[in-house]
Amino acid sequence: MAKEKILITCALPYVNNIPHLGNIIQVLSADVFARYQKHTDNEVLYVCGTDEHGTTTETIAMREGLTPKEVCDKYYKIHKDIYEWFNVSFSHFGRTSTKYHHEITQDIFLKAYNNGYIIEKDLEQPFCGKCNKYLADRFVEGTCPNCGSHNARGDQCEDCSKVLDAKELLDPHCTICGGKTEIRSSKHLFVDLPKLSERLREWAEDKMNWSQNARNFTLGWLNEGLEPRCITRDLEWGVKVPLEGWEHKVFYVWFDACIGYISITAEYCALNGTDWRSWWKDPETKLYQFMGKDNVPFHTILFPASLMAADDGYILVHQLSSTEYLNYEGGAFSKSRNRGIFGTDVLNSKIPVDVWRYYIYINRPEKSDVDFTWEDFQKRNNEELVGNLGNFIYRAQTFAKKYYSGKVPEVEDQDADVAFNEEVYSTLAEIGQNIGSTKLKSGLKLAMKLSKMGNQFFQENEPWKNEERKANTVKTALNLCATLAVAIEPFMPVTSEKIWKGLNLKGDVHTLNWERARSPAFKGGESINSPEILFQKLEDKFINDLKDRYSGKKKQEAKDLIEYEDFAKCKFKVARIESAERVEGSKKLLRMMIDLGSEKRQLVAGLAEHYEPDEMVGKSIIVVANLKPAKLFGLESQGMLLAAEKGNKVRLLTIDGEIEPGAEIR
Ligand code: B3M
Ligand code: ZN
Repeated sequence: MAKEKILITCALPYVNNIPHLGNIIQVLSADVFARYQKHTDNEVLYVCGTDEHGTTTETIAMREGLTPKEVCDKYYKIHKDIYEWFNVSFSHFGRTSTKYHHEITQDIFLKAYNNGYIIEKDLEQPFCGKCNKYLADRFVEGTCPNCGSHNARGDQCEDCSKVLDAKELLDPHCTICGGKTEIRSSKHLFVDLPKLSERLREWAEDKMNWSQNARNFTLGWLNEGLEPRCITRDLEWGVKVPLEGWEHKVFYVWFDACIGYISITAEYCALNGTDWRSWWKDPETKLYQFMGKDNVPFHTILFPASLMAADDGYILVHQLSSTEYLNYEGGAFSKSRNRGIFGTDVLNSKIPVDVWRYYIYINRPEKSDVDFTWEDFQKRNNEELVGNLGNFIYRAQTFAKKYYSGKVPEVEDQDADVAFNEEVYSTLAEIGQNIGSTKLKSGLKLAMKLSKMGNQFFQENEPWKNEERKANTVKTALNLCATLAVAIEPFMPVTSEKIWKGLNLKGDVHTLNWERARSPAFKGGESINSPEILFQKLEDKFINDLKDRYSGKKKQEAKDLIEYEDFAKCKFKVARIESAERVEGSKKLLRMMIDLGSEKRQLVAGLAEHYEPDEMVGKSIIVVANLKPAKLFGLESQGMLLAAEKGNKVRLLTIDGEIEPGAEIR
């Protein structure tokens, strides 16, 4: 088979946060694909790195009191450590702040500009006068025009989930300094997408191999008609626009981020003395890109459009594999609420990496959103990894040890299990085809089916009592163990190697040719090692503790605590009720006049169903005296009284003994 050049990328993670499981899916998806390619004759390059520019980096830098560069250095390392822990087989994990990145981004821009695909227009953005800064939508907070929540972000209201535009927020303010924000307009550069839309359509239309969601979204946008897309921002951190009069602007992060794939390849090639153009400018290279569905438009419209506009021989994406979302226990992941599992938590979980990898792949949200639940995690580990895979391998090795003193039995009838073996090897081929066409979940399911076939094979052949079949059964099973080591390698490389070494097999299981693995590893007579337990059961208590730890509840409780200064702002005072009457037309409200010592005030409260007006007169109660007046039923209430409430019972807080109205409560 001809050797192909396979270039693999996964969405470059934003540098400024700690990735959660949902983000890590992308890196791992591309990893299975890349690992599989290493079992073929293809030439493979898997590049990824941190996406370091953008408003968010600058904003976080201000918030953490660091420079943007320091923020990037700090988080780059966090990301790198996480992916290393996950055994991700990047050829290179770079970053977008390198000189290669700046040069290549500027070069692509200038070519597109000279080819007439860049236009100038006005853009409106939130601006904080105090910080003297344009803000990304999500760094503006205010009141949601939809539900009235005071915590709405400029991009979305977390309370009612409505997607917002920062322009729509009421009382918008800056989340960095708390100052008021305004909408300002300034001149920006745009890629002329309408001018490229026919070329884009021609190119995208026959991409039947893209994931369905990517195809649907892309054709949908093309049909709706494209608008020019802004590619500059008023920031300091980023790739400078290399045009006279535009030196104070940088490129919009999504314009340069995708070019990161090219520049990271360039850095890798420079380190290895090769030429990055042999990947990016060779029409024979097949580019495979992995990402979440929200990243699709940038990869099927903006990035290809930029490369088309540059007209400089760049290849475009061949296969695009995009996933739906992973949710956490029925909701979204949220770092601020400490809800969900983040890369750093996984590293501290004491759960082996391959269990995480397995769970992520077997639940990869390929067709619809998927929920991570601890219950499912535990179940899959205990039933599938321990009960199915681990069990089969352990039994096969145990039988060899027990009946054949740790050797692969020699058999008389070499062809006894031909039919079974054929099924095994054709399944292995099918697993390869699935991974090769980015159907990763199906590939893993088939691998688990192989292991299940092994367990059934034991049940049917009963080597513990069927003397006649014993030798063939154990030998065939051990050969299946070797096949399984190969089949699961892209998904669970650590386990694969453990199995391989446990079988005392030669060669590198990580690069073993998939085609050549379609024949028995053992002839008979070889020594293997003692069985080892591959997976451990996850007990209820352990899982419940983790579930509790990452539920966000603890953080919520801590968040509910207030500072003494907050408490001290409330002025509680003793007041004597001088008169009380029902509010006409309301079943619930009572109107009272109270004596606060230095002044008299009117209070309106929902007590009519709990007290007769006469009972109230003369009571010494406690009121919050410095609350802004509020109108109830058209009547002004100049303070709030305190009462206890449970179910439909309400009782007033009163003073025990004599004390003058106006006395402060501390
Ligand atoms: N950093 C968005 C994300 O992490 C963005 C991807 C860039 S891919 C070039 O979801
Ligand atoms: Zn500000």
